[in-house]
Amino acid sequence: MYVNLFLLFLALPVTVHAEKPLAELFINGSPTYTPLPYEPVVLEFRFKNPDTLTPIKSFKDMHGKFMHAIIIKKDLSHFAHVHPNFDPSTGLFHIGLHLPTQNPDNQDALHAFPQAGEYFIFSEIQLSDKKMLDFRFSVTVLGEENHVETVTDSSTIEDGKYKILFDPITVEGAGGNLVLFEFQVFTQNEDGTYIPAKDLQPWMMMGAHGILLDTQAKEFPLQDIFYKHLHATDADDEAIFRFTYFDRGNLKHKKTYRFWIQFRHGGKIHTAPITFQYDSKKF
Ligand SMILES: [Cu+2]
Repeated sequence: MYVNLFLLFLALPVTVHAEKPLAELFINGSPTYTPLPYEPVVLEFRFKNPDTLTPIKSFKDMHGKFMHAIIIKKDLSHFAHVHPNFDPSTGLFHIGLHLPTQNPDNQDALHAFPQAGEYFIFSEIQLSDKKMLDFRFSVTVLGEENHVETVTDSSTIEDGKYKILFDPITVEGAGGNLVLFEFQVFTQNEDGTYIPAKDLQPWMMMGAHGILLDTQAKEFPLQDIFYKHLHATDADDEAIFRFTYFDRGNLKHKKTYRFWIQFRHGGKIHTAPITFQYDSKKF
């Protein structure tokens, strides 16, 4: 009996630490505020220890930021990637939306909620002793919604200034599939032809950033949505970025997904949304 009790006490703290923090989102100080499109607002995030309910004040830096927040309209027609500031004295992260900002990594904050409708916010943090965690929120933006029913694949962006070729490759493994997402970025010449982009620049220590989301995300409870933030190293001489993802059964054969690739060129961040059907047999 003595031994069993001892084991129980030994096991308890381990269970406690495995629990995910409680996450809260406030807009203009309220957990229920519903903004208007382009309304200047402040978003604040707080994470609490699930047992003591005290705010967590220590986070680990990921690619130079304490938080990456991805804001996606639920019809997948809008995407923003921003970096709230962390205040270690309170444990709060905050970011102003639709307000002038000098931060080159927060340019998407100028158009985070551009239309009425429902939005996802995926906020990513890393606790000092754990792997990266993401927390999901749902935000309603008031007004009459312009429904975008079909998700279109755009292989050119910014009025044809850039063209993106996309090729996913799957290699079957024992514990799952290794999926290689290849993107080639082209720039348009004056005569309208395209050449592989030159002078692509790293962004936040990586060649490119990518967000992968199930196109039917809004049909699922927030916690069950398939969402992944991937990174590519620098592009090769042909302007090809490669993202690898080891899939342990999350990606479903013949289901559609949307991949937003973000790369830096000419000192600006460019975002290209690509929709594709996953083929677990393609190699
Ligand atoms: Cu980020």
